[in-house]
Amino acid sequence: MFTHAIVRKPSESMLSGLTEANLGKPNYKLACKQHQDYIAALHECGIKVTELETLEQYPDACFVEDVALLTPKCAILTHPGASTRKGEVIYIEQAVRDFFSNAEKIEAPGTLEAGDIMMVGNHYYIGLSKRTNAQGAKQLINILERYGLSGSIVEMSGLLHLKTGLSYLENNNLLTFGDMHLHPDFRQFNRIKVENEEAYAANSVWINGTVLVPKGFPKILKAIKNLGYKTREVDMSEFQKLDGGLSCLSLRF
Ligand code: CIR
Repeated sequence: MFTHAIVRKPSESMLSGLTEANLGKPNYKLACKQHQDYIAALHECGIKVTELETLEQYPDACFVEDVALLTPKCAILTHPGASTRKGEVIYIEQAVRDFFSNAEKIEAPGTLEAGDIMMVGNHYYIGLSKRTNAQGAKQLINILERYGLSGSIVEMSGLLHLKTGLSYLENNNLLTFGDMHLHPDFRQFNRIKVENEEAYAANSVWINGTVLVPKGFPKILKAIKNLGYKTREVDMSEFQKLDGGLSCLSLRF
């Protein structure tokens, strides 16, 4: 169960956020409206939400998930692989320290963005991507093991982050997109395949029994409902333009 989430309001500078999506520039006003609805969805799942102020100097700062990993035992501040995002960490640190007395750090030359981390119980899968390197992943595994948790490295390609292609919905259910569907590391799960035209919805989020699903992906929505979950759609169009998925907009703990 999660009780809290940390989010950060999008800044006007999000128009120059990192992207490979080719979907055009986000509309800032609409992004703010969608962000408010995202917060409403978190509230509906019984979560207390801390909303941090905008950071104009960091266009991607609303994607708070990447700069910290919050576990039941400790917080870990990451070291983003994207150079324009490294400076976000000190700002999230302030917020995280309000809730966690022990905050560990990933250090250079290690890089790690927590969009590459998927939690399954006490185990954390860590995808190697352009943003997360083996050094960063190994540092994280060492930290996790000190706290009685575990981690393992996932080889992958063609995804921005691990959770761009995977979402764990608890109860052994895993949404899988593309190569992830047959990936040897995930064979033990009940895998639900996300079709190519619905790829963006592979990043959905389980929160306390409800699954938040991006709006506009009817096939996967139906498949998730058929598994017995309550679902809540959230319109993410403006964040999709910046390659940001549902999970990226919050730190849940
Ligand atoms: C970036 O490229 O860093 C942002 N525009 C999007 C980050 C998405 N985060 C995530 O998938 N966890």
